[in-house]
Amino acid sequence: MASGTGLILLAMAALLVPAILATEFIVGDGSGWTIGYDYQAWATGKNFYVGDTLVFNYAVGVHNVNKVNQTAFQDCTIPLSGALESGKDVITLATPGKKWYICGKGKHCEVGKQKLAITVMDAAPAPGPSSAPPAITGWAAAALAAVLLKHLVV
Ligand SMILES: [Cu+2]
Repeated sequence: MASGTGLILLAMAALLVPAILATEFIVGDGSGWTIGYDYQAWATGKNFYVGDTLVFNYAVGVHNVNKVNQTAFQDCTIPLSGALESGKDVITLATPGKKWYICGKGKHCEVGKQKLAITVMDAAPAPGPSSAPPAITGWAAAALAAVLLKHLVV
């Protein structure tokens, strides 16, 4: 019985975790936040929702992260203040819309193309032509939780 319950718990976790937790995106994956990486390609095909987070990993002092507007993104205009410099900057996507991030070191943005543009969508995906996998709905989660509870009690 114990192993059966364990299997159910595993299945529950696999089903529920993606529905409950926001997604954490490691910008550039294993390459991190650096020069000479195609961040547009990295962002393509990813769905960013309000509540998700971006993590920028880089060596402290070598790069930084600046949130900018579209014009500054295109022109690589570095803001005078407000740069994130921790080497592991976590940005929560708080509002929907387009977001732009650039590195403010040297010519990393202009020459190194160290710039990322994404579009953040509302937390609740609207029905449409999206190919995103279906989320576990509230009633389904409740039903699964009921099954879990029953097995824990037995
Ligand atoms: Cu840089």
